[in-house]
Amino acid sequence: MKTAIIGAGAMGCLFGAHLARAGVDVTLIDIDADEVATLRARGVRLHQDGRVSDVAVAALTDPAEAGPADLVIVFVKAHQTRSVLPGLPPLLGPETRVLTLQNGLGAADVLAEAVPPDRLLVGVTAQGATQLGRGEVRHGGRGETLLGPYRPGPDRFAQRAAAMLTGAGLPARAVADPWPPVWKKLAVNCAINPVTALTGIRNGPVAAWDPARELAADAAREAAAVARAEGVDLGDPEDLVGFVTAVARATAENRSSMGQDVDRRAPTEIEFICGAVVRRGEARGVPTPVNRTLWRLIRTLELGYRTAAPIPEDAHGQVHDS
Ligand code: KPL
Repeated sequence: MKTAIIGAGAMGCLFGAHLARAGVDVTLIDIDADEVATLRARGVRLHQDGRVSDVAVAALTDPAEAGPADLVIVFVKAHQTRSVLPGLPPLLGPETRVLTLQNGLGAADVLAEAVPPDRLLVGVTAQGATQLGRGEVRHGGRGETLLGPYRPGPDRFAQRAAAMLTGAGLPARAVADPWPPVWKKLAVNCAINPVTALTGIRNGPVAAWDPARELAADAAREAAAVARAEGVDLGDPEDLVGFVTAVARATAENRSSMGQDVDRRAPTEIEFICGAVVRRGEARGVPTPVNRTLWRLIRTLELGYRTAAPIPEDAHGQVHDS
């Protein structure tokens, strides 16, 4: 299955290295020319199980040079999704499927503007990776990848894609309806990510420290209520809270992806995480005060580090987004 991966960040490199090592015809595509040059010269430097190996991969900046693929996996940050749309047409043949494994909720809807919905796959992955440098990643937590069609129903291509990932050492399963797992992951991300990003802690204390655990639990309960209002049943909210705590414990040493973004003073995925919960909640009349507060705090943090000039004394906190 000829595969193109858009976005050679931590997850793109992790998946690209596994697929290449398994003999899949895979190309990593990234707009960062230095990243691509490093990948072409050395491959992905993968830290895994206490070993470091360099895995040769094809890498390009220009999607047109890759030509049509059978499967395109989108791994850019959720807020960068719109920027990949112009590069998609040369990758799309008549049967090509596009799979988003991005965090949050909303990236698939952006892709659906350029990809026919019946050729769009949506999924979540519990694989973890940390970017250590250009083209260099550490494989963190392992876990299953679930994928299914944007418009729920049985999908044989999703089964083939899941088999390919599993064969490459990335256990995956096709599901008829990907939206419950997407909401479940969203609940985890809206609970753990902003709490860790705002406080500088790793994931572990979200499970271990009462105030962090209670804040995360409240955010997850709100996500469950919004999901239910949208017709997605995530089961007993207290079981979901237990799941969030278990994920924080299982990834105790990780700094969440949003925490890593904030540490690098890079834009975060907050609009697609707490922002998505707030907007969907508003549309369904479900109050989401905790997500709204976390959303506002992260946006304030981003504005703070994106605003290079010192704040004038008479600004009264009115810093405008640029
Ligand atoms: O998905 C994650 C993220 O950081 O984005 C978790 C599960 C919280 C692991 O860090």
